[in-house]
Parts: sequence; C-alpha cells; structure tokens
Amino acid sequence: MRLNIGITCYPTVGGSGVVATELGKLLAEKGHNIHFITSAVPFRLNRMYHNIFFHQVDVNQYSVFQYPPYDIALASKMADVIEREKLDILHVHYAIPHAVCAILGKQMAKSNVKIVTTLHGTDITVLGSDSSLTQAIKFGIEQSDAVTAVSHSLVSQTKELIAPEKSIETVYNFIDERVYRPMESIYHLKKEYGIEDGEKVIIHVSNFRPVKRVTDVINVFARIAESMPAKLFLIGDGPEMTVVCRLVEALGLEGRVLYLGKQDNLAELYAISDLKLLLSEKESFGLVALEAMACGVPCVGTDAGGIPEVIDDGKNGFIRPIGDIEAISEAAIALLTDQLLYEKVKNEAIKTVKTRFHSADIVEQYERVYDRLLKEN
Ligand code: GMT
Repeated sequence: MRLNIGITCYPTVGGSGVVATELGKLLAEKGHNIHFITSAVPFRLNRMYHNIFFHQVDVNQYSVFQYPPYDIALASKMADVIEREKLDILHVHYAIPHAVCAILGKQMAKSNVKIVTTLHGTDITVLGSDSSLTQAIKFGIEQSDAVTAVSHSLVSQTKELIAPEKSIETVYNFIDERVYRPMESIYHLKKEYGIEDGEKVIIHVSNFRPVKRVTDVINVFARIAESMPAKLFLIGDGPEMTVVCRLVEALGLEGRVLYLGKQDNLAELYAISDLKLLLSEKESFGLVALEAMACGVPCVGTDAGGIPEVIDDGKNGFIRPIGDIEAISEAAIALLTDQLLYEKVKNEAIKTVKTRFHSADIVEQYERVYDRLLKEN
C-alpha cells in the first residue's frame, strides 16, 4: 500500500538525521510519499525525488521570546502537514522534542495519524538522565503508537533509565549499499594525502565529543605507529579537538595525524583506509562502524552500548574494553600484521552488512511497523 509518511529528524548533524533521511529516500523509492518536516533540508537529501517533499519549520524570532519556540513551531507545522497531506504515519527520530511535538501536532490536527518514534541513543543515554527532561521523554515514548530503538542495548537502557510502560522493538540501522561499498584503493588520493607505499591508514570518524574518547584513539595510534609505518585520518570536528591536537603534539605525532575536518565522501576515504577505531564510552549503535565495514574496512571497537551488536569480536572485527589502550592496540596490530586474518575479518565485515543489516530488510521492518499500526485502526 502506498502511504503518506511524515518524517522529522535533526537534518544537519548526526547519525540520527542520516538514518532518517536514508530511510525516507528508500521508502520513496518503494513508492511511498515522503514529507520531511524539518528545520532545514536534510543534508543527505542530495538528489531529486518526485515523491519527496520538504516542509520547513520556521521559528518565530519575536523579541519577547527569551528562547525561540522551535518545539511549538514544529508541532504546528506537523499539524498543517498531517491535515493537508493526509499523513498516515508520522515517523519521528529522536525522542526530544520530536516525539512530544508529534503528539501535540496530532492533537492540533484532530487526526488519527499513527506516530512512530525511533530512539537513537543520546536522546536516552545522555538526556534521559537529565531530570528536567525525564518526564517529557517518558510521555513521548508512552504516547507514541510504536517505538523502535536502534539496538537491543538501547532498548535495555531505555527501560533502565526511563522505565516507560511501552514495548520497544529493535530495528537496526542500515547504510546505502550503493554508496558504501568496497572500492579499489584510489592511488592518486593516497599520493595526495602523502601516504607512502606500505604505510597503513587508520581512520576515526566522529563529532569529537568526550563520549567518543578520541584521546584513546591517539594513544592507540601512537602504539600502532611504533610498530609499523602508519598515518591516522581524523574526520569530523567538535569540542575535544583542542585536547586531541595537544596530545598529538605531546606524543610527537605531528605529520602522522591528518586532520581532515568534516567530510562528505567517506567511501573514498575508506577506500584508502586499513582500519577503523571506534573507542566510545557510549554508542547506541555505531553507524560509522557499519559504514566502514560496508567499504571493507575492519573495525576495532569498544564494548560500549550497541557496538558489540554490530562488531562480532574475532569474526568481523574486534571488541575490547572501554579505555583499555593496551588490549585495543594489541588487537589493532595483530589485525594489521596478519594478512590472512585481515582478509578473513574484512570479508566477514562486508558479509555482515549485506546480511544482518541489509537496507531492504530494515526498510521492510519499518514498513511492517507502519502496516501493523494502520491495521489496528
Ligand atoms: O554519535 C552521536 O553523538 C550522534 C548521535 C545522533 O543522535 O545522531 O548518534 C546516535 O545515533 C546514531 C544513529 O542511530 C547511532 O549510530 C550512534 O551510535 C548514536 N550515538 C550515540 O549513542 C553516542
């Protein structure tokens, strides 16, 4: 059945916006009409689709308001779009404030639109412990018609932190296999970045927030660089960058660590990378690990949150305890020095993305959630 589906997400930053946008694109390719209700055009919406529409949330900046009322403007816009476009489903990504706005928007529109909320991680693991938001998060979850979370770990954490009276099902994240796929190493790109023959490239991608423990990445890289010629690509930017730069200097790693800032064409960078490090202390899923694996770049990750649901230790990558620099370095060096092991893990990583996390299966799982709710009518 062709549905009219509204999608709200944070359009400009973060994995939750990426997943929401990719989901919208794939649902549109299956014939559904997709209405993004967001503050800006989602940055991954990089081509035209005749059945994807964008409804911009404009926030009134009237001087009496101490804070611009984004939440109210969003709820009001949702109500407009629910009514005008006869939405069947309103799928919001990130509990705060999107789930609460959806409930308000539905009431304003006096509609029977079904609300699906997808929890992405920081909306629970960071904001869930803020007592000023707990009641709102609980309300948003309980009043949604269906709630999904991106890993089993996030389902458990939500139960622990928020204790909502609502069942939450796991729907894993996915990537676009047409974009993230193994490619031949791009020789000219390696040359341009000054990568010598035989030099290994380690890559880290994040928003450089403290939870990502980027200083651990540097400390592990220092050990790798002691045992083989290697360079580290740091992709992204954020509050920890200054601390990271200082550590790189203190360890005498200047010239071996390349700060690439925010980058769009990650698949090309993965094509010239050998290993990814994801050493977070909180990570509900680790979409960046899945992206790397899809490109054939094995990962060493920590045992945080949902990372072990993506990386099977010793099979398609390695899992080591959070902050255990020695154990992480050992695993990374073993992988980079044993060609046979490397090929095995790399092939397994590619296979995992194509099987357990295939986009077609994940999109179908979301469609089944929508169908179930519409049949309950
Ligand atoms: O990693 C971040 O800090 C950004 C955050 C977001 O809200 O976009 O990412 C979360 O959602 C992603 C998509 O579901 C997950 O892959 C990330 O693991 C998750 N981040 C954390 O849990 C810290």
